[in-house]
Amino acid sequence: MIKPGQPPQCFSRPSVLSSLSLSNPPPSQKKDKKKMSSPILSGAKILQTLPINSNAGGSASDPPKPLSDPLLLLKSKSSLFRSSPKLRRFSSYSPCRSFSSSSSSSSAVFAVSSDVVKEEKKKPKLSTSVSDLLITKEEALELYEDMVLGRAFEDMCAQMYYRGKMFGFVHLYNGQEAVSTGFIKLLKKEDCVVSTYRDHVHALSKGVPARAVISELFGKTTGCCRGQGGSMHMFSSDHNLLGGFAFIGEGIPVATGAAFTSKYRREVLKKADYNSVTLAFFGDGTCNNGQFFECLNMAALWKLPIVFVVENNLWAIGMSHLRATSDPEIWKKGPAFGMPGVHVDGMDVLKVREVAREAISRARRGDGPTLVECETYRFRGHSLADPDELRDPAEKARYAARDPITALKKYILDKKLGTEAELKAIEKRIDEVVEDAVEFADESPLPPRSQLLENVFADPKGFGIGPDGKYRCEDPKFTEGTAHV
Ligand SMILES: Cc1ncc(C[n+]2csc(CCOP(=O)(O)OP(=O)(O)O)c2C)c(N)n1
Ligand SMILES: [Mg+2]
Repeated sequence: MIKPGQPPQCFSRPSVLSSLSLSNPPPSQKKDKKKMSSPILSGAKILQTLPINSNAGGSASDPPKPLSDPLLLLKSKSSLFRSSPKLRRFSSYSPCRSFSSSSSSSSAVFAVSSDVVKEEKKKPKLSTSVSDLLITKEEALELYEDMVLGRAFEDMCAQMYYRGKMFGFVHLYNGQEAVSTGFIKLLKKEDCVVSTYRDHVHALSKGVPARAVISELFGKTTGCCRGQGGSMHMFSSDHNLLGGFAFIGEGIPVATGAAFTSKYRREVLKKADYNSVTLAFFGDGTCNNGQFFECLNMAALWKLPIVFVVENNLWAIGMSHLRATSDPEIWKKGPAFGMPGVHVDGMDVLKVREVAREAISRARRGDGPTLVECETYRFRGHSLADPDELRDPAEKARYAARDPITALKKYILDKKLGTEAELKAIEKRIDEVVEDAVEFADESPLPPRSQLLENVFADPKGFGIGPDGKYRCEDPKFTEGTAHV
């Protein structure tokens, strides 16, 4: 029986990816099972059986409607449609705002191999010496800033969507920030990120400016894809963000290809200093898709420098992960292909970061891929068209109490890595960044009609050989849409 404040029972998990630093798969699952007592995902308790055919999310036949934002309605009905885009402080999705005692459940998670984390668990000390800390002050504040940016940005997106400033489906990332921040903030510029339709925050963490992301959402020429991509197709070659993908699983082969490129450059083209790593982000529902398995196979076979990051938020639109998957422990699929599989508390940015550090280093030193399952939760509906009526309010409240931003804030204050005033200053700065981005996007021009034919993959008049004897698509102006074909 789960008591309030007590974490739900978890399905079994590995003790750690003890073996992350090894090139072999982790210890046998049989052995792991004995140690697996810790909490997080519950079986039947969390994910209750839903009526067949339940589907709360958006689909092509269910176009988005300009609903009001349920989160904002909860907080402040009157200010919902204010004309100013002023940002409300980021929502912590609050049936339970505080980082309740259930947050201490994270100390029972044994999903990382780092000594620092083990050290952290041992000692209930009053004073904090530097060696106890998982991170430096600068790092802690950087993580906080990135997570606050992700939350504030998404909350602003919701406001703008309900005001009709953006179109189509928009999928927000609230609640999952620890995954994006925990992984992407460890990357170098040349490393690649491949995302899904829930991609705004991955783009921000990778350094794409908020102005460019929100302009893309508004369909403006100043967007990172000049307004031609929209919410689900963020892309920036400057930042090696290789796309959001609307078809689930579609990004995984692209990420595998990017990792292959890195290895090919180093080993075949002999560019010894070329060691970029690719992160592929995708959801639990996507792990039942064939491309996932094909790419795990290729990545393990060729020891590609890639990390497969599963953001297991327990739901695929309105389908519970436990109802849809024969073995819900996704991490186990790594060892089946000969790579480590790790399960980590995806609501704890420090734990995510430790796992990420190991997996990224492993990829960079040429030891091959890792599959990381981050157990997380989305605080909003599947998309902004989803009234989110299917998930059990008790389940939502349980995860709301483990808000990753509130948790990091508490850690920073407890460990004296920063003061309330410093954190407030960060929040204020982020509010300004987001408000500035909205104003910038609002004032930016819409693309001209002529841009409709630019940068589309196929030549609208057909491929073929032009009068100069060359393939038309080889015309340097072809991708600018100005080629005469
Ligand atoms: C190939 C394909 N099939 C079906 C869909 C419809 N669809 C959109 S989102 C989604 C669920 C994905 O769930 P998950 O991978 O867990 O990601 P989450 O939305 O939870 O982040 C599905 C089936 C799609 N986009 N692409
Ligand atoms: Mg999911």
